[in-house]
Amino acid sequence: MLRIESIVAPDVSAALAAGAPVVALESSLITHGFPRPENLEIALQLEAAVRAGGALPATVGIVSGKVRIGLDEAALQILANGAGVEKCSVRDIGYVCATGGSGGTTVAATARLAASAGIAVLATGGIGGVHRGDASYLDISADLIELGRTRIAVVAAGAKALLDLPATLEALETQGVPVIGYRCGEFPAFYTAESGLQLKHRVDDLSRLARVVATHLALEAGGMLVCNPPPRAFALTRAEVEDYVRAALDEANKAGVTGSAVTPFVLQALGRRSGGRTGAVNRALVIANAELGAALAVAMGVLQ
Ligand code: PSU
Ligand code: MN
Repeated sequence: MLRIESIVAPDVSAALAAGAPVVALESSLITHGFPRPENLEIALQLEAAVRAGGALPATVGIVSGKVRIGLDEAALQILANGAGVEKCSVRDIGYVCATGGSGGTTVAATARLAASAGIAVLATGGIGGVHRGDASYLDISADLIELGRTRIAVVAAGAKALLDLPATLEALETQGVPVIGYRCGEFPAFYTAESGLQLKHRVDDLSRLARVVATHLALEAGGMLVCNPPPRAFALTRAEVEDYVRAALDEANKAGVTGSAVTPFVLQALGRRSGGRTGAVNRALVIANAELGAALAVAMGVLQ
């Protein structure tokens, strides 16, 4: 049998062997989320935020046909600035590896690869979910499916604002994925702290969060979503975001953009329409999520 060659960085494998806290970071936000050159700056800031929180960052990506768990600066450079770097969800990993390509891994692909290396916490901006539209055209992110079957806690500011958020929450429930509000009672809507959607479970205390996460993961029943609302100083209002999202989705529709290209296209359109304000929230929230991911991994390490 062929095996997918996965290279775990020496510091990451040493930390995992020692039971030290490790936080996985996805790389599709570097390759397809943020524009150059800020994408590389953010990738480095996310790693620094995890380290400052007392954990080891393990950014996951595919570089020249190899899965890498823990990227050095040269590898981050390739993902951030290389030509032909793909957006890789789970379906793409085998193809990109076998053909020697490079790719930024989505939440789904990162979760799958990080969990197989033994990492329990993953930080990102917002997960993918059920897209808006009628039932005749279903676009449901593989992030939801992967969360349903992979043993990892994903820290995110909810799901991307362009989605059908009520349907996304329902799909998470169907998949058996707990959605925990950390210091929030509503499902955050990425650019805004509120969505009008009440969460069933809320936790305000970090050590309690760690216990809830560790207990669910011990079930071996799949993953979970820890919601961290976007930092207040940057969050936009719901009405404003809704206007931008509608216009950006309309633009994507008219341009014939479908499938995995929708998110990158819409994020860019939102940035243009908001005068860069959506980008500023996005930056602030991914860093806040990396910080919470580190705090959670550290707190899980001291549970008795
Ligand atoms: N949210 C963002 N920026 C992103 C993504 C989400 O604000 O770049 C990425 C994540 O990597 C997520 C992916 O896993 O989009 C989901 O894409 P899709 O809907 O095509 O499955
Ligand atoms: Mn999709």
